[in-house]
Amino acid sequence: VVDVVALGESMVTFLPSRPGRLADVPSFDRGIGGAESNVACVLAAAGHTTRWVSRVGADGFGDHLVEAIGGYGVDVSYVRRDPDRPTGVYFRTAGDRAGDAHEVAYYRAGSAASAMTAAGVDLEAVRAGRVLHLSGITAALSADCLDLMRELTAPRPGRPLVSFDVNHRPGLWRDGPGPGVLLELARAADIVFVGEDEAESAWGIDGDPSSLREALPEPDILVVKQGARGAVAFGPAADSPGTRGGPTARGGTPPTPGRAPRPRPAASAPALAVDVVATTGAGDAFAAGFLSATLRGLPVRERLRHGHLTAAAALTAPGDLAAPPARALADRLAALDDTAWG
Ligand code: KDG
Repeated sequence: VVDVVALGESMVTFLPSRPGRLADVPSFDRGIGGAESNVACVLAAAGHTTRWVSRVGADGFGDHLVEAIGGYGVDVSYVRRDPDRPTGVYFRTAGDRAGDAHEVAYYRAGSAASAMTAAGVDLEAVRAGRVLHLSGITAALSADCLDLMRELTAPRPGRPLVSFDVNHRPGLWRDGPGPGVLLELARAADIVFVGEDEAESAWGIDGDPSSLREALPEPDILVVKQGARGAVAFGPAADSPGTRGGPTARGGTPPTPGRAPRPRPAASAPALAVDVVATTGAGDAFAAGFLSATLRGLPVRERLRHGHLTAAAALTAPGDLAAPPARALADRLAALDDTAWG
């Protein structure tokens, strides 16, 4: 059994040779991007068996993606080639430091991946992992891709654990149903990653993680990312007495009549303070670190810490993808006591 199958669009990425507005950058270096394949590549580099399922053009950029992602050890044998549609590409600026304007220019409308359909992908291969990792980006690509996401998140016997990173990309939601559908998909998943900022931008839910958990009680694990501050995770009913079991289930104070108890996180972990080179791909690295630790059965707090350690590696590298820290080292750091983690 494959540990993790990831499905989604990948693109050739053009990384600017220097900071500045897109209009001023004279040259770009080729890289690879794609939120879901980034997760697969980082997990493969961390020693997991992974598969990436997608569709790319029958063109040189498609060749490059398949070769580069395959080069990480990811199984790419279920990536279909489309003779009629191109591989998507995108350009971005280097101004990723907090406060800098960040421009992204996608050339992906009508791409091969946007033509993915539930009938056109090998669903058995997609469902063959212990975890199926998806993201909200796919839902924005086309009506067919949204249907595919609904099919993959629908309850069914033997479904793999569905991991869903909300990944709200405002530039992709100019037409279509809007990012509200991401809430429906998140509700159907088992593990959800969402940033406080994107909960606000996609759903208008602002506030603290507990409010977000109140709005999204269904997933077994809800990870709320708070940017440079850190992340908190809400666990299933047993880990989160405030959510379903109620404090009395553990002998705590009974709730005030008429007021539902607030959901309490199962764990929280501050992020590492690093010198950020580029934020792109950090969320994917975080998800990969968290999923790797989940697959290994580590406690929720350590899963968050593995997320931060892997994200720190991505934040300090210029491309969308960076090698994760070595497992033995990451395990030692994740197991340190609270004083070491601030
Ligand atoms: O999470 C990083 C991705 O945003 C990047 O690699 C490109 O997949 C991408 C997208 O759709 O923005």
